[in-house]
Amino acid sequence: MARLQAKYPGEKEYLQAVQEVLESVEDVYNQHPEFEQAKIVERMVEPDRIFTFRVTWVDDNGEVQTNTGYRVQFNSAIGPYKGGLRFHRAVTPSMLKFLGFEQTFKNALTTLPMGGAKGGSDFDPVGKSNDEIMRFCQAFMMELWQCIGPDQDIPAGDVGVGGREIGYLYGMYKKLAREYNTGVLTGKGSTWGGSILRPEATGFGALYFTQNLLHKAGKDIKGCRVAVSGFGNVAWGACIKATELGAKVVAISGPDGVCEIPDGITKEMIDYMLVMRASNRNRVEDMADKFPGACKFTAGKKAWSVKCDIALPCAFQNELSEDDARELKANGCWCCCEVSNMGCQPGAIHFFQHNGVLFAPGKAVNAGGVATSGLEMTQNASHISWSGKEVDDKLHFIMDSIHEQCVKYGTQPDGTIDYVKGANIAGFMKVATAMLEQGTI
Ligand code: 2IT
Repeated sequence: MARLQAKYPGEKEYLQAVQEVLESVEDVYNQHPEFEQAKIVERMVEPDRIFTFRVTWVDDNGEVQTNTGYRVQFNSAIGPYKGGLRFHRAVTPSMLKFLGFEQTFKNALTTLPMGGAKGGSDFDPVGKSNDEIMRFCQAFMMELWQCIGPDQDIPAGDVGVGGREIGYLYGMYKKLAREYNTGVLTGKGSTWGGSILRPEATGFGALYFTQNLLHKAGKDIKGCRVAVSGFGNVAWGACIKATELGAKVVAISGPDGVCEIPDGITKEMIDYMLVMRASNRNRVEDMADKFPGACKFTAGKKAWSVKCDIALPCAFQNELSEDDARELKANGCWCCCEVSNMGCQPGAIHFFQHNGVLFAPGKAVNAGGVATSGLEMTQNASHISWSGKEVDDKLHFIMDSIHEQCVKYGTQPDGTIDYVKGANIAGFMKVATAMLEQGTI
């Protein structure tokens, strides 16, 4: 860690993600001198390669705009590079390195053969028109296409990149590469190679995992009040499945504040989340404007200020601080399943784990998204499409398996389960073993 800090000063998110994994695997690592000898950790924390490129496009006023695009190909020990693209004004190499690093272990947990990657741009979709989004995606792909391929590196969506963006990206890829293999991107439209249930998969998988965790603890989700942060694709899928399982989603949030929904989110509200996402306004207050009786908006507050049993961070890294964790606990919350990547700050995780709040980390909880991307790749490669039930059954099976791996590697001497350790050690062992077997490369 000291060497990494000196080499990459200021890469806050990246160093935070590495620190968490290294702390978790320390004991196991020390029991394997062959890992040490092959310098597995030193190799594993460095991305295989990072592509950086300029993206120039023209906005609706005819003005030329320039952004920076990236693809971080982190690790290919267990399969081709796989991971999403994030379009957000705060994107930096540090952010994409942390995401690519996390993705490597997450993908290892899915049981599918996928390496880890992440990419994106500091392009800010907020306030952009549909035409601007299309022109940006096309300009971005003019560079990215040379870095990716259905057997090399398969991007998908992340924050700021959904089905619409994947459509524009694929259209340009096809034109440039003259290659009509839809397997180069996942999260595609359902009429052109997209998997049924991929849009829902991150949220659905997160709730399957949460159910497993609750059952293991002798609890049931039925009747629980759930606070969700965000209102994007992940939050949307989580709201659908939580409601279907008999829980009550009492809050969603945005950068502008929180919408409290005392009687629980309705189908109409869940559908409206899609409209809000497509508007690029990035405002959750729009929900309260649309459903004034049922939703109460409070500016500047987070979802964690609302009384709940279960907290589901579904928005952005470090969105839940130690103070938020204390407030949740004081208000009766007893479980937090992290759905966003590294959604909880280290102090929050520490507080949960030492104060009897069940906690599971994003790389286990949210892995259903990329797992279903893997299922989309399988369907594309075999030129078939599965029914919703087939995909859902497979997703459910994968989430059960991820939970089992966490239990296997995370059960402590006192019988409690440390899901952070469990997920990190399970992912690490798989990647480390593969690297070892493939020699010094
Ligand atoms: O963080 C994630 O796992 C994703 N954004 C999904 C990646 C993917 O390739 O489906």
